[in-house]
Amino acid sequence: MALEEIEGDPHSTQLQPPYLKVYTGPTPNGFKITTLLKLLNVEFQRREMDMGKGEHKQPWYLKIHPDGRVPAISDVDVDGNRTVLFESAIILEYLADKYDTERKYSYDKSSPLYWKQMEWLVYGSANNDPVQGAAFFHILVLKTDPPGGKDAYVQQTNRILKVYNDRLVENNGWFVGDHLNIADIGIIAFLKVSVESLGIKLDAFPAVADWMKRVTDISGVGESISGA
Ligand SMILES: N[C@@H](CCC(=O)N[C@@H](CS)C(=O)NCC(=O)O)C(=O)O
Repeated sequence: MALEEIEGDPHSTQLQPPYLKVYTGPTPNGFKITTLLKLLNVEFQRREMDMGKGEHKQPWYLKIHPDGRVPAISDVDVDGNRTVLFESAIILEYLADKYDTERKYSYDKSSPLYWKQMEWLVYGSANNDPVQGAAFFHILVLKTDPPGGKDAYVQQTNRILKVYNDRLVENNGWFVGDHLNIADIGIIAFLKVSVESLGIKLDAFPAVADWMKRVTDISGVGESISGA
């Protein structure tokens, strides 16, 4: 059975289930998803949204993501049943649950670390990412100061970096457990950008600096988390 992908998408194609499609763009939230899929060697179709032309605000895409943002996924099983999801944190958890069968980069519900993994993943997504997203967009894309001024963003970032640094010291250099997992992948995408856009120095946060180097040195992570 071949399925016509989402109705109205001008680049829709007939695809043979099962398949996984990732709607994304050149942004850290999208890089989180593609990084995990590459680490897991999961085949996926990349639907690059032309955000400059507002493709992510078109009616057909709003049926996938009602707020017109990236990333989102459409995961179709062998029988043609489709799961459509948006929000990078929940997409990471869904993909880990379905495709990380050996639990190399995630903890499952039978582990006491499962909820800690979700806690740090969501903390980054809810607290750090909106600050860095605004800073990134204004400073690096529009080349202007963010609303309220850059200092407010630096202050908030330093507050979050202290939380991160304390956690990494407390947990021997990892947010959760003792190796790379979806919490790290979720957190690092925007943190890397903030260091660039806000000119944050990590000298006062040595555990974060050390973690960032260790994670980006892992084969396939450094390049992918920056969009390569
Ligand atoms: N909390 C969402 C944030 C998604 C988001 O803000 N995506 C940005 C790119 S990083 C976007 O699509 N911005 C375009 C817009 O808001 O018009 C997630 O984690 O997926």
